[in-house]
Amino acid sequence: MDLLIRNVRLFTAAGPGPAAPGFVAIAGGRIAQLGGAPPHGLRAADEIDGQGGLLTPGLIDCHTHLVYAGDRAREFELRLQGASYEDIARAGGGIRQTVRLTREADEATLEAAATRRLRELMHHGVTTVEIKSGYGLSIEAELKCLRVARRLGERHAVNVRTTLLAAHALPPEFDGRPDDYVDAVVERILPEAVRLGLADAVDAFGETIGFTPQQTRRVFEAARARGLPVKLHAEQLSNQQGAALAAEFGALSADHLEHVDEAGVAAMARAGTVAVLLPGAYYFLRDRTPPPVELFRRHGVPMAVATDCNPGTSPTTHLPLMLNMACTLFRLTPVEALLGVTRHAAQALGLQATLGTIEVGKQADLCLWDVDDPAGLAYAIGASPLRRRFHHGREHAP
Ligand code: DI6
Ligand code: FE
Repeated sequence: MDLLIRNVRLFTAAGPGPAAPGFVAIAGGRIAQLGGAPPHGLRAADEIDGQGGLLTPGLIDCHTHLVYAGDRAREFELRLQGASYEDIARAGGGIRQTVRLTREADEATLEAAATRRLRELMHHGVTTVEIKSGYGLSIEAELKCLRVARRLGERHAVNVRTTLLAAHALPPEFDGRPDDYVDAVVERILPEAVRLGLADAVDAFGETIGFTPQQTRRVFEAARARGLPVKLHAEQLSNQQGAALAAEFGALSADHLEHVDEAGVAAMARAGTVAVLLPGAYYFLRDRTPPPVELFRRHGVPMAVATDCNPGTSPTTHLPLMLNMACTLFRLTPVEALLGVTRHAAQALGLQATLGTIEVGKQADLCLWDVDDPAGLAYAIGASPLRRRFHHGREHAP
């Protein structure tokens, strides 16, 4: 064995059980053995005494918009003075403001800004991150953002999955011609992203200030035609029946879901589509309609939790804080919240075969915490009790 981590409270995320005393042994970057107590004679090149700390799978942030230029602090002030998110978007601010800055920025500038955010995520225990495009909204700028996202995965001790979100907002050059822009997405941007191997999935913003169900359907059909899985920003501000549409295409996930109805939840359950809950955006937009967690439980829809890191509605890189918010604002249990950033987050990225739980054969991405159970992880507001972080079985300073 390369590494033996013993004397820990093990939360495998593989079953409903709580954390229990245990050990994990690693060989070749993978989990080789685990259990209550290391068998007599088990030897490893390196050994760590976990001193009773909680050992979990590495955290997975399955929904971020990490690559963008500038910030939207001024807009935040305007909203505190009473302007709504939709008003600002309709007035040409919002996402378009960030698009202007992101188009002007060169790749090095974008990568430097995204690297700062990525390091913060890793400091809080993240070992896998999903990164969406969506602030370019042209073939050149969308591919630029996806190239930056791919490079982050090559240059840092973290797994990166990229998602094409060209259907995020209507760019100004297509004002009044949304269907022409959707033509550009399905005929030029998506095919080129696939040809260059820059996208692992396709997403869209299904909303009154985003794209209609018909436009989203065209994007999903183009994705399916090229073998890419889909995800959807669904029912964030209103019920557009997006969850049902996502389920119809066997989507990996439908995200936000504050305004989803029971029919949408039932469709997700049948399709195995994960519900990705984004408490940071709910908090930052001062929303009042929490997603129907009880419906997800009743229909057996897996719930994931993510930062939605973006400049407009969730400017945060603090995934453990999202555990606290998911419990406090959405009434998840601490175990549900932790499963939401491990097992169910892996499922929302189609990575459940290799990541998200501590099981023999899985990639050895692990976090050792200065707490001894999931409640301790979701409890402290804004704390980051990460002690040690492992990626592919190798330790990397948090
Ligand atoms: N929903 C959101 O909350 C973000 N994108 C989306 O589709 C907001 C993005 C932004 O305001 O920059
Ligand atoms: Fe988002």
